[in-house]
Amino acid sequence: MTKKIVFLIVFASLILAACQPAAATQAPAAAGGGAAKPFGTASCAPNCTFKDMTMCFPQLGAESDWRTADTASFKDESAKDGFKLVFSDAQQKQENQISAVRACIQQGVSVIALPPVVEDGWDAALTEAHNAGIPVIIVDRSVSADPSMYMSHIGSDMDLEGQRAAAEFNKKFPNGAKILELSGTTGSGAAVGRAKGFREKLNSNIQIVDSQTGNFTRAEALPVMQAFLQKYKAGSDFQGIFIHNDDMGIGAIEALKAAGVKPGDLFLVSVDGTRGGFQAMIDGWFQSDVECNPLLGPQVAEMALKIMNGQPVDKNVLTNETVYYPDNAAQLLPSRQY
Ligand code: GYE
Repeated sequence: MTKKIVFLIVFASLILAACQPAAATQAPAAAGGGAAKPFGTASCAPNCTFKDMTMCFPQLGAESDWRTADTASFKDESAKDGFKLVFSDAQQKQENQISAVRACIQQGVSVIALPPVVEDGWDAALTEAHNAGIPVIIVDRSVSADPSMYMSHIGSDMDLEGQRAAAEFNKKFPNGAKILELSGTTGSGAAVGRAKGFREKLNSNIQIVDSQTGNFTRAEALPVMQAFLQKYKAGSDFQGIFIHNDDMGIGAIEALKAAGVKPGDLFLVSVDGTRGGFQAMIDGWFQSDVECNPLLGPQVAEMALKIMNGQPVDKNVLTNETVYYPDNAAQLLPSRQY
């Protein structure tokens, strides 16, 4: 299909969507309104229980320990509450996720919990869900689509995570430094937000010499780090690395070890706070780990049930998070859930 045709289809769908009589947006209707039920209200409302729910969860992939924990959180919650979960793994490909969303629409699920692999390109799928009367909760990463096209977003404040990482570099290098960045999947809300927040907060005497993506995986981060080490001398050309997730950090450590770099020679700050990240702190490689919590299943399930029952929900629900340090990493590791 040519771009023009795709555009026309999207445009036509948007116009159709705008012409829907009740609840033209995926927003809860104002309280005290007339007979119109809020968008997404199920026929079992106001007495829907989890037994009435089929949740579509088109997971974006299995690229990291964070993702594995996130998937487990949804599966565990479905088993615990007794709702049906329609799970799929898009292997980090947006077209697979879009197909999975369409299959769920066909199936007539009660709700779609969508963790978008990238921010852009969701308008058509969101419009189709809307036209089918299916509420969408955006989970974890963000979308660039207009907020009226989905019910809510539940996830981390990626900007804040980037800012927190920058604060660590500012503290460590008051007189400036040169650093590298190993960034997450290009165009993903997580990578875009972390990069943005990081740059907003980083002191101007700290220079980001180079930034490359490792696609949030160990396997892809390893050669990227090797290439960095060919190009820049550790210690003199750069003194630190901001790494967008623990898995890439672990891949990078392999390359650093092979090049003879020792723990503590460089200042490494990562994101997630997985067990692997905690181990890297204990081993002296990471100097801090910015928390990003993957255990979103319970919150999303609770919100989905509210939507089915016609209750109002918040448009953006951010996870409360912190920063972890090596000093108590060994003590905390046994209690880490992911
Ligand atoms: O940091 C990373 C995963 O979207 C917040 O995706 C998530 C990120 C997480 O692959 O490990």
